Amino acid sequence: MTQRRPATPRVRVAVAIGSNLGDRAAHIAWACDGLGRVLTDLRCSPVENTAPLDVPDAQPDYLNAVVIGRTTLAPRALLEALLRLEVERGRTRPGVRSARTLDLDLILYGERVIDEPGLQVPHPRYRERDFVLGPLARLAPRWRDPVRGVILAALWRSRRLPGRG
Ligand code: PH2
Ligand code: MG
Ligand code: MG
Repeated sequence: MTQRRPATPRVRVAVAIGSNLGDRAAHIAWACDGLGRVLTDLRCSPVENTAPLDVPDAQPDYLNAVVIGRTTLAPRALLEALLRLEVERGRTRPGVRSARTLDLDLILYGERVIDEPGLQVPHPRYRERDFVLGPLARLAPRWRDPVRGVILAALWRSRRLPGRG
């Protein structure tokens, strides 16, 4: 009888993509392609133009998108793979939240909560960023935020809307 090794479990992950320097559309398209080397079952949201949020200087608009997929990589190894893709696309870090060719942020890793130097999952600010939470909630409405304990569709519905105080 042939022995089968148990398959390494594939964890569902969400990655946010942003670009506001150079040929933004080309950077985003390249990133979706590059992420296909790291993740399986890749699904990508539509790309949207967004005004810069919480940045220290005048910056061009961003293009943003969100992808979900599955990986056998551990969280730290996945983070390193994302950082390598950023560097491959010419990312430099002249200052905190400076304009960038490509930003790849790990938003969710299954329903794991991780709080380590350089690696916080869920991403600590994704719930306030409509350009992340909106597309992600549409791609995976029933995924549960492990910190809030509610599904993404509910998080998206209950976000603070302008004029609601
Ligand atoms: N990323 C930031 C800071 N501000 N604003 C927009 N619109 N899109 C981003 O991706 C973004 C931002 C830090 O990573
Ligand atoms: Mg970011
Ligand atoms: Mg980043």
